[in-house]
Amino acid sequence: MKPRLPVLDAAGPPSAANCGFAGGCGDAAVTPPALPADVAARVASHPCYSQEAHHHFARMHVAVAPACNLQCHYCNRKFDCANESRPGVVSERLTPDQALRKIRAVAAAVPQLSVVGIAGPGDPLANPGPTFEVLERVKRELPDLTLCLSTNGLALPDHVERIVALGVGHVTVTVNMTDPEVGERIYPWALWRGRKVRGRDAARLLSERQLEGIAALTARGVLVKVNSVVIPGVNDLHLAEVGRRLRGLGVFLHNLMPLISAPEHGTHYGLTGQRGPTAAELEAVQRACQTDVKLMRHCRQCRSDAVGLLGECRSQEFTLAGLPPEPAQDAADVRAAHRAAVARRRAADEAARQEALRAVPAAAGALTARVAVATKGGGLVNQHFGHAREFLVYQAGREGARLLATRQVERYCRGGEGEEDTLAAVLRALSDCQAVLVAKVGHCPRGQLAAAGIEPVVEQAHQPIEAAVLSWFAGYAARVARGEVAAPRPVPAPVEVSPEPLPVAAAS
Ligand code: CLF
Ligand code: SF4
Repeated sequence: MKPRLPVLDAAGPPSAANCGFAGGCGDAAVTPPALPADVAARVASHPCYSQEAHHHFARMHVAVAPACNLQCHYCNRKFDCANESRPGVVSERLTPDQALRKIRAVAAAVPQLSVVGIAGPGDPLANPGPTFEVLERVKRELPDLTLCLSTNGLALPDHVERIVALGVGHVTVTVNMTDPEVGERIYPWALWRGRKVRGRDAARLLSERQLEGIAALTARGVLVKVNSVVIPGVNDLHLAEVGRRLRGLGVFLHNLMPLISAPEHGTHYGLTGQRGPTAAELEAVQRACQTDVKLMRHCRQCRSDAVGLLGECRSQEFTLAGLPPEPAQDAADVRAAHRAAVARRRAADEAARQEALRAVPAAAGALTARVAVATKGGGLVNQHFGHAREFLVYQAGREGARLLATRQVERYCRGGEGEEDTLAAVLRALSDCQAVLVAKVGHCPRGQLAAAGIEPVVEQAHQPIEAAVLSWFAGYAARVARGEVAAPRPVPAPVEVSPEPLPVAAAS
């Protein structure tokens, strides 16, 4: 009989700190069971599989897979694979030798590095030679790094044995539909055994191969994450059904990614005016899917040569031309020291979170608030408002603080030019939030935030994020109780705990 995996956040070693609500929930009555220790250990330092880990650990992609066996309507082959990447960016293509040089250089320079992934620029499994060569060499030369792979799934069943044999324990498959009628509006063709299959037949074939490959991987203990691109009017109403199918297959995590579509990307969708979802539409799809597989909410739709923490982009520091001529001295000991330091840090942050949660007054009742946070990593409120390129939006309540979304914005502080327009866009992006927690904020934006009903908060600067969110919420709840501020209009709360455990296969 297959071992069972509890449905909860993929968030690090079993402790109250990562019990499922974006790093902790705090209320014993709603605390879901901890992950099995072996699974927890496998996601503890993976920034995509663990929301909590993404504050502390970095991934890098090597763009060794240029070809693709599929056409998606949101993809332009001049750019990266848009299944796992933001359209409109081009990655530097690498040979396996170049990829290894780059990996050694990044591993020596970035102590947070924990994962090497292959995610494009085409489909990694349509380029099995370079893909598996790189994975094999990393496994041999840098064994402390976790191997990761992302694929459209068409060729997946053919490669399951090799993936498992190599010890690739994390695989992402992009599943946008299980209904070929929906699929034919996303995929015009697939390349199959040397011929082009078109329309509904292509979608049916793709779906069958994806589901077969996922089932084979989970049966072998691989942790499978599914990415689904949310395409309004095409698959948005169908994705809850997709989520139900994934649950039955033992999928670990479901990542609902907004379609990014613009005419300048040159994609079919971009050129025909197919838009992406609004933040509210994306949330609605997430709500429809939330009773199935645990949702990922911290994806940054990164490029296929991404380097760094998920919210930062350091790929320009590690271009081929800029790499050191000699292989860098490896720094496995420095990476190990970072992991140990993060473990200590997590324990301290969890203690702070628990204390902050105890301070939330019982009078808060069912009150919740949305709180935006500016961070540049380390799990702290440590970014200036004007320097932030993204905000993490948490929902706070008596049960704890949980991440709802990441909101990308343009940096407001640009030396004066265009700042008013940028600030207006930031205010729109945070319009559903009651507060924004920052390290610092200037006089002008402070006034405009307050005028927009968003409280700028600097008192929590350099505090651990969830403790900071809960500390602010405790004061806010007290003010609401005293009638000093009006309670926000309630928004539907995301429910992250599924009613039944999710089946998963034994670890390999
Ligand atoms: Fe890369 Fe993907 Fe592995 Fe992560 S990305 S192959 S699982 S190491 Fe992560 Fe980037 Fe989102 Fe992908 S943030 S696009 S989910
Ligand atoms: Fe583009 Fe990726 Fe789709 Fe291939 S699988 S067409 S590279 S988005």
